[in-house]
Amino acid sequence: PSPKQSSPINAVPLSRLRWRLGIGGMSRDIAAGSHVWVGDSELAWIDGIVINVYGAEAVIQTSDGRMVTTNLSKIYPKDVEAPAGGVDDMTKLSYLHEPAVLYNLATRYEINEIYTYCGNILIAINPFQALSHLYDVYLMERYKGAQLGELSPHVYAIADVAYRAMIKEGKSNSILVSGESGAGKTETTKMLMRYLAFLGGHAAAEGRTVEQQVLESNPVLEAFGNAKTVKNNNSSRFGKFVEIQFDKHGQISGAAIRTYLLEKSRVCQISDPERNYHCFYLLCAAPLEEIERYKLGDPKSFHYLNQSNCYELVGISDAHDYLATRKAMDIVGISEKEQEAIFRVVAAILHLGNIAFAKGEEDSSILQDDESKFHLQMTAELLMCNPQALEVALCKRVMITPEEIIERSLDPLGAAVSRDGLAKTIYSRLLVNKINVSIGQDPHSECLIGVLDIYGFESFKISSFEQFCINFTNEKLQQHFNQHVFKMEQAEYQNEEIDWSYVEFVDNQDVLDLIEKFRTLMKRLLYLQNQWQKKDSQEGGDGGDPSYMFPKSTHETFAQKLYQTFKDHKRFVKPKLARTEFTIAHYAGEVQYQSDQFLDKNKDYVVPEHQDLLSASKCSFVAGLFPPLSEETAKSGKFSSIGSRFKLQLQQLMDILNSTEPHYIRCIKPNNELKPALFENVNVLQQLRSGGVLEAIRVKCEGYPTHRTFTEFLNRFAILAPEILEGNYEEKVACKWILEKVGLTRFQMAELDARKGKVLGESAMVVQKQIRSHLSRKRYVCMRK
Ligand code: AOV
Ligand code: MG
Repeated sequence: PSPKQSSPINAVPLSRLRWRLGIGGMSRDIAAGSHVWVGDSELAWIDGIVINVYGAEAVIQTSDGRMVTTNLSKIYPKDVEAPAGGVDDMTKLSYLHEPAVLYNLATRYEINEIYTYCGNILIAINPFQALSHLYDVYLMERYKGAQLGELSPHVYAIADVAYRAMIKEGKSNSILVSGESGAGKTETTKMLMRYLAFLGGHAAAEGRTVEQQVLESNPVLEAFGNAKTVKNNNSSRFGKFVEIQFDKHGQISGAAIRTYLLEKSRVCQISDPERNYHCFYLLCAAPLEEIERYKLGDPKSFHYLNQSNCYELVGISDAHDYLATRKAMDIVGISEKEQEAIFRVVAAILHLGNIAFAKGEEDSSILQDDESKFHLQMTAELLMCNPQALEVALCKRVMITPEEIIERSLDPLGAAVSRDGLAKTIYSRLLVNKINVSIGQDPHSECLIGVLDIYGFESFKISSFEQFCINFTNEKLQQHFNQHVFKMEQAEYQNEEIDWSYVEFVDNQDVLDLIEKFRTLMKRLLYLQNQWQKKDSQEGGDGGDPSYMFPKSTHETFAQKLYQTFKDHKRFVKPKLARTEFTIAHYAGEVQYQSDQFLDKNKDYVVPEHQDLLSASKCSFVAGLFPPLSEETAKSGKFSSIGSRFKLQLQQLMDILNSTEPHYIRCIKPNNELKPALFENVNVLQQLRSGGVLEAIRVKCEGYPTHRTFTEFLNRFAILAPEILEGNYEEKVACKWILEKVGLTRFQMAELDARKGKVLGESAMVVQKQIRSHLSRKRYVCMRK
């Protein structure tokens, strides 16, 4: 080419000198001698060399010495020139496909590089070991103001970008942390918060600063909202959105913490090897004086704790954590008096759980024994309410009919359900608002950075309503992520003036619709139950009480109704022989739910007797948890369902998120043993697939999967037309020339690599070196110009 030919290209602005190159049909270019990735049942992908190709089939010798024959469409080219330590951004991969992505992450994880970018998404793989060098204060200094990609990938870098964007554009930003249970969301969130506090903190602070309060809210929330589960020893059983507010100088001026749907059932029901909420064990390990005051002792003696055999956590001292939590509460601004009240209520719940009932006269129930009497006494004392009133509230229900007021007895089972209901209600109200009131919001705040840490996607042997809600949240967030990724990619293409119209977008709207219909169905049943019970009570039956459990037959009817309604939905499956189970194909995998307790767990209802009992408490803190209901809410309360309220909350969250500029961190759990240095390919791949990382990559691949600058292209392929180096051509022209010379109209990485492989002999390595030094010299000249 003559230098003249390059003149129109010279007009291209420098910012667009990044030339987007496309790969068409990677496997077409695979021939004998190609290095490839081939599917493997154990490792997901294994590398090998193609020995021979027959038609559509290839014979591959794998690196573990096996011969595998497979279809060409199922193998992917391997980049033999990939840097030894991997690349810090997936978009720098020569071949952007599943095995390359997986291999890159595994390579990096091995050398404790747990963070990798995929464009502007940060992938964080849980190290399951303290990597303190990664979070040094001096590192915070370094990330401050640095461009994304300038330094190694890091959570600090993401927080920094969000902060700069907020300052520059005066717009709120959010950082959304997602991943399955135990993947590291909460830990990541804490680091983000620490970094934001570092950026927006007050230099010479007197007394307590807002940022200290915000940071110390974490241990407090964790003590009351986290528990050991099968998946994570410190699993968040609630969602949280922390809004850190900034003033016009970029300094933290206030904060608000929104929490979402605490898993209430855990308070009275746990199974081995899980634990109840941390705070119960912390309190049982409190200094002696408190133990005596609250008449506590061995956690094994409490029904709410001894349903599981797990009491202690490896490497954790509950006694130490109790004191740490108290200290954190001090800093957050919860007064000594309130702290005392909070823990007194926690103790009361433990005693409440130990009240057992026996059959009394007819269908009534009585306290089982002296021990139960003692615990009733203790509960009443700690809640500062009347013990007789407590007993009545647990064992009896008042019914108001048009004619009279009747007191009806509950049988022992009903009384136990009533007791557990009371425990759940008190516990779930314990901490809400407390922290927010202490920290205080800034009404004049210019903008905020929101950090979202929710409970991760969950699938247990028996998944129930809690998992249903948790997974629903994750679906919602997934949709937000999909839309975001798609928009970002689209913007980049438009920026480079490249046609984008053919890229297809897969959404999970269908699951969300399914869940929505589901919720409506549950709500209708709740309403029907209420109607039915009203009628029943008017006819002198025992109805009229929405706290009552649905009869067994209703569960089966409910399940039948589900099977009927969703039988054609492609995300809904009725397992063979199932009576009440159903499966939903979530974006992150299939989950089998047990529908039995769905209807009961969906009820959001506080028994008026419980309400009255506690709002009359002599302890203002306890009474404050139960403000008197207005007549209207008291009435409508009967129909409200957890599902509906939760949906509303989520919608509000989505509205906030949509008004912010989002940034994403995808956490990955490398193994289920929670062990360091163990990277399970199949496991990670499943999360990459479901977490949308591979979907984001697919979107990239449908467009142009290989993003290379002209210089990089020349570095790699100038050897195919070495003469090009002699002229003084503009880089883009030189790239074109190479493609023309090898007879390609489009850039095909694998094809070019194959050609290069042929050209490269032993001596060619020398040429390669010459090319590199030549190019670097050339670049130097350019820069000087
Ligand atoms: P999660 O928030 O994603 O799960 P966590 O943030 O609680 O998961 O992480 C689980 C555990 O992994 C932590 O308790 C740490 O031991 C370890 N861990 C995570 N990230 C790091 C890190 N960067 N460095 C060192 N250890 C880490 V759940 O709340 O269950 O969805 O509902
Ligand atoms: Mg968590």
